[in-house]
Amino acid sequence: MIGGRMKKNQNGFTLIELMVAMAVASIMMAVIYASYQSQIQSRISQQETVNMNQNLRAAMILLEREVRLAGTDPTGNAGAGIIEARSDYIHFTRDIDGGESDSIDNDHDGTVDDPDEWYNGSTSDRDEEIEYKLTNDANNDGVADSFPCGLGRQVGGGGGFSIVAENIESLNFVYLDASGNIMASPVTGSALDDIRSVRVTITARTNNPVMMRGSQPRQLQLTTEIRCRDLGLSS
Ligand SMILES: [Ca+2]
Ligand SMILES: [Ca+2]
Ligand SMILES: [Ca+2]
Ligand SMILES: [Ca+2]
Repeated sequence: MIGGRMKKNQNGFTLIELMVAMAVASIMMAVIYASYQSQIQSRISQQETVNMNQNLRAAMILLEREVRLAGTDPTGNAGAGIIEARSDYIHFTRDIDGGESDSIDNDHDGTVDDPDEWYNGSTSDRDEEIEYKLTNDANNDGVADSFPCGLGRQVGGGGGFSIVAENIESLNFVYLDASGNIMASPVTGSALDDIRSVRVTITARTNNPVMMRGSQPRQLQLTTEIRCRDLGLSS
C-alpha cells in the first residue's frame, strides 16, 4: 500500500501534496505572466498613442503654417494663389522667399537685398509651391486605400510626395468663402479666387492594433480652420 507507506513519512510531502503544490505554483505563474504581458501591452499601446498624437499634431502645425500663407504675393506680380482645391488634395503657391539674395531692390527702398525683402515676385523659390495629399489614395476619396499611408507633401511642383506623417487614415479639405460659407468641392476656375479659409481634418491611427480595444488601431482626429491671411487682399 503506497498511501500507507507515505503517511509514515512525517517530515516529507506526499505525492498528492507535491502535485497540488506544483499545480498551485503553475497557476500563480500563469497569472503573474498574464498580468506582466498585459502591462507590457498596455505600455506599448500608451507609447503608440503618444506617438500618434505627436505625429498628427506636428503634421497639422506644418500644414497650417503653409496653408495660412497660400496666395501671399507682396509684389502682386507672382500670381500666387490656390491652384487646385479638392476635398482630398490642395495645391497652392506663395511668394515668401528669394528677395534677400537676388541683387534686386524688390521693395524699391533704395537698398538692395535688405533683410525684409523676403519676396521677389516669383513663386519658384524654396517651399513656395506646395501640394498635400495622402500617399496611398489612388481613388482620390481622401481615405487611405490601404496601409502604409501617410500625409504626403510635394514641393516645387514635382519630385514626388514625401511623407510628413505616417499612419494617416483620412485627409479632408473644406473650402470657405469670405462669408464663411462652404464652397462646392472641387473648387474650380474663378471660384478659386473666392477661397478665404480652408478647414482641414486629418485622422491618424496607431501603428499597431491596440489589444484592449478589440484589436482595432486607436484613432485620433484633428480639425483646424485656417484663414489664408493674404487671400483676397488684392481683389
Ligand atoms: Ca519667391
Ligand atoms: Ca530694398
Ligand atoms: Ca532683393
Ligand atoms: Ca482612397
